Amino acid sequence: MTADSVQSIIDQLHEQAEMDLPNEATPDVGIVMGSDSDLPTMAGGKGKRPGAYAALAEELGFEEQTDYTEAPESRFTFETFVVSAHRTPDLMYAYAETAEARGIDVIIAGAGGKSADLPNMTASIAYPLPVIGVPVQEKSVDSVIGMPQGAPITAVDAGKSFNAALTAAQILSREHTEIRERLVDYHRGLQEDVGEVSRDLHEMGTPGFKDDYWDEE
Ligand code: RP5
Repeated sequence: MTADSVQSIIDQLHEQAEMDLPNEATPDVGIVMGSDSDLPTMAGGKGKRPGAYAALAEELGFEEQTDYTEAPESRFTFETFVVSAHRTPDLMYAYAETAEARGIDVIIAGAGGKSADLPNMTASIAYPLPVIGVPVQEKSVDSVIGMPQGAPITAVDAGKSFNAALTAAQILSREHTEIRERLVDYHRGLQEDVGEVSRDLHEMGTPGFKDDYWDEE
């Protein structure tokens, strides 16, 4: 038995898969997570480090697509759903099964707990679409990365959904030079930060650096 709210999403996914919209009008990245309690890890905020949302929306210029039939202005987009492997397996199946036809090029799937099955099952069903798994907790790592030979998943360390988004962008960048440029710019920014902090530490000396950079000891 499938709850109405879940069935309506399943039906919508299948309808969208039939629409055959051009690739530039559909989300490029699909983000799914086992629960909305995973959102701070998957998106950032609520005391968590920046997540996949921050990487895509703030660093790489992607926009979140909230209406499948109305693409945002940005050429590169992502969508976000809660899909529980154990509570809504039919939704998990429908999302993974329709992803390619809906124009998704790469999926980021995050789940927590000891049986974090959403990433690996999504990878199996969506194959050959690449899936990047995010273990939401340390105890989820084994169940996310432990796929048998012939059933691939790419995965990041616990909680590192930011890196999952960078990896998704790397995959897309093989086809889109614009994303490649954005990735290179992002990395250049990281390098600049190291260079600046290194020069300041060297020139200010350790006590001066601590005075300037550290709020309080
Ligand atoms: C939470 O429940 C985890 O963070 C997980 O992502 C979520 C969904 O688990 P299932 O409903 O698939 O068991 O513990």
